[in-house]
Amino acid sequence: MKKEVEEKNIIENRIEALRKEIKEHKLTGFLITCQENRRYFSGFKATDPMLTESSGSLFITDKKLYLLTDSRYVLAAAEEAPLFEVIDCQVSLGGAVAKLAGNNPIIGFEAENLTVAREHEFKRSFKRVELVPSPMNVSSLRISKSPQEIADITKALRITEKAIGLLWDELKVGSTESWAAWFLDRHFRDLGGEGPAFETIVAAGPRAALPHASPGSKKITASEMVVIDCGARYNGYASDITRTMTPGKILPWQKEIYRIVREAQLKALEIIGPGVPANVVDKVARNHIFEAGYGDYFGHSLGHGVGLAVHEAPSLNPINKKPLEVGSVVTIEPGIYLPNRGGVRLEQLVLITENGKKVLNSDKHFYDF
Ligand SMILES: [Mn+2]
Repeated sequence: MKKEVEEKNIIENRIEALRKEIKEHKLTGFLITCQENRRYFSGFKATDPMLTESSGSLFITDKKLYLLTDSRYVLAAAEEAPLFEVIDCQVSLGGAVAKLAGNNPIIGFEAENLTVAREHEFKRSFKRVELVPSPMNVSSLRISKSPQEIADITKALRITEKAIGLLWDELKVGSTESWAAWFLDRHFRDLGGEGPAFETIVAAGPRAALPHASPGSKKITASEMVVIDCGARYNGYASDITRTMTPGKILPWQKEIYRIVREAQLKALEIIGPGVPANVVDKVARNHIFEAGYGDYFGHSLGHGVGLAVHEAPSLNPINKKPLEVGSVVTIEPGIYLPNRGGVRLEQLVLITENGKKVLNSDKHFYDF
């Protein structure tokens, strides 16, 4: 089968699943404003790798498919989303949808992605309209990945691993955090990626105790560990890796927290699989860190789904009891952060399979203590 035909079929199947939900919830149509969902259900790309620009919305009814964008994207949208009727919508999205939706429509929308101002604009644009916030969880349709999606995530991961490998060899005492971040970002592009999927984190020494520090002008010293959290994007799909490295000599206290974090990760990787509740995986890693005496220093979730979004469902946290689904790609990223001293985080990407799991990472950038 030709690639375009395959892609068309994939999109058609996704729309079919969405239309089933539209029917079930008795909606006239569903409005998609989330960028990842827009791409998922239409194929329309038009955004930068960090997804900072919103350049269009979808309005899907049981008979029609509309893509509303502005003149900058009309041609690209028509090419990338051939199943959709592209509408050049200059000013008011509400006004444009009002023309398409008929009288007294019931319109579902993504509550997480529509501002209150937009909602008001919608209400003003219709004589009568019923707006239903998130009648169904559209994003959850993205949880289980297709083979093509898994291939794209894996390719993004390989690019990231290669860039990290180059940095592993190049990082020196005296290198700055921002140099290391730029080194990675540059290689993401050189190696065939679209760029970083999110702002690259490089945090050295005491700054590594801040789980999401932005890289700055700080120079890395010989006794500091550096937390590096980054991911290239490829064909729209994100990757996400964290490694902790040092250009110098690792001190005993650093070894200790590194070893505990790695053990926690391996324990979680051992039990993860289809049907295992997300919170159980989180608990295994969290308990290990707790029992080692560092329970107060691991505050964030153990992991999250990765796909078109860097962070998406399912979340691996202490409260999500949902069983993991086959085809999910999730991170396992325990950490220990000691205020004013330093921190360690290690992150692997895992695919949930019929029989268990497959760690997607292939790099060896771990210390073996
Ligand atoms: Mn992550």
